[in-house]
Amino acid sequence: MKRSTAVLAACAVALGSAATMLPNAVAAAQGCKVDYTVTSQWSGGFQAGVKVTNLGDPISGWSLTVAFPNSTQRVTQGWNATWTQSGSTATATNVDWNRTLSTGASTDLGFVGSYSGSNPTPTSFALNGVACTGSTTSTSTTSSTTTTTTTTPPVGRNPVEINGQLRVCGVNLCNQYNRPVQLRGMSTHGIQWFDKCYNNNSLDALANDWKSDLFRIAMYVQEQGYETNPSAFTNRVNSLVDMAEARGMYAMIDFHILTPGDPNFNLQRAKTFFAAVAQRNANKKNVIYEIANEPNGVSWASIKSYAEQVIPVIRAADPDAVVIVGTRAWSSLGVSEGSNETEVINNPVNATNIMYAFHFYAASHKDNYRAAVSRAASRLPLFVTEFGSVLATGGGTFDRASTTAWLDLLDQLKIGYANWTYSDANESSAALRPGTCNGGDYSSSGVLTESGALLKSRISTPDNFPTS
Ligand code: IDC
Repeated sequence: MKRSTAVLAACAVALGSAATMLPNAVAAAQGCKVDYTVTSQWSGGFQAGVKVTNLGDPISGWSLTVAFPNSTQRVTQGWNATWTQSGSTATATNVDWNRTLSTGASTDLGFVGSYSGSNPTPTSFALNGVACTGSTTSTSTTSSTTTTTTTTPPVGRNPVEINGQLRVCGVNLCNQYNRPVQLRGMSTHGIQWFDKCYNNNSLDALANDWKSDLFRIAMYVQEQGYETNPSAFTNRVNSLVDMAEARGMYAMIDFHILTPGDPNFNLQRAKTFFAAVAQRNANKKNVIYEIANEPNGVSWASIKSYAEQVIPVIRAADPDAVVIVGTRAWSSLGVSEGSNETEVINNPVNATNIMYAFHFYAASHKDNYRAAVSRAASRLPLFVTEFGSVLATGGGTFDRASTTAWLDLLDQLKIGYANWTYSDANESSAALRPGTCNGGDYSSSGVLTESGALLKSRISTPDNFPTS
């Protein structure tokens, strides 16, 4: 996150309609700019980001044409717009949440393309038929003499101040400016076992040194968790929410069901717990609810039924918070039990402002899981609420190459993530060396495991949170 740097967006200056002009004398000022970035390229394929900025008058409803040098360049998958292609021209049409582009507003689109032979760089872009030359034109002979300067939006100092209340927009998580954001952070271990790891020093290190956007609070239900003392666990979760809030981090409240894998086993407990935490935290902007960590051995239909009973309990108390639903087979979108994302796409949870969880363990889950995420990302709002850099057991080989491939993919797709675990557990998934939580030092590099060092280096890079 850009915690202390006040990076101010350049003031956009656009032609506005002047009160002195004759009625109907001026047609809409039009103009656009496209920032095109190839984010990765491989033999026969590439991925590109297309940032479209409207330099003209506000528009509601738009399409962007992308002219390729020839028709061997194909958009095979796109996001944040509906993508089609005819001959050498691809067209991106707005989706609902980015239909309106005010003057100076931008929207980030992207696509995966294939090509054979020549360089795939597009030759031109046009927004609603007007070439994106980076300047403004008016179709009228009478031009306005009035300039309007848009005010610079306030830039906060931490993730919650900058982004405010989040909401789901299309397949993305959007901030208060309705722009997609990626949250990167860490998950606790089971708070029933590693409670001492979560204190002012460790949370300061996570916010200030790691520059973490997100703190996931893993509250196991079984295994000496919530079921043994509901009020104590509820209180502890609430205090951890406050500690995250005080440091400008989002807090993800994880109802950590695992064994048994049918979330309906804990349906009544979930209703009681979420009614309490949603009521208590309703006025906060930093809370995200994750209602079922890892359903397993249970059908998607059963998970959906659970979600459709728990979500209304949360909404009754906290109507605007984002809710994340676990998916079949340890939140693998079904893949680990031989299914795939289509079961969710074809039968989504009947609720709005929700996302679906995807989990992976990098040493166990590789290309076929990455392929599922790549396919699903343009159809479903996804959040990687838990992942490990190791085997699915939480231990074994630390897999730097697979973890890096995963994080590169999540960065490209702007999918948020939380790493298992910010703890000193004696297992290779833990970010802190055993014994760290017995002391007060969470900041020096000596406290980090191999996994912790990699994750800290990834999470602490500057965030790219749009502020207009
Ligand atoms: C693991 C912990 C381990 C603990 C075990 C059982 O790392 O110390 O003994 O749970 O509770 C998950 C789960 C997560 C697992 C983790 C690693 O969400 O609870 O934690 N994992 O096995 N899904 C896939 C892997």
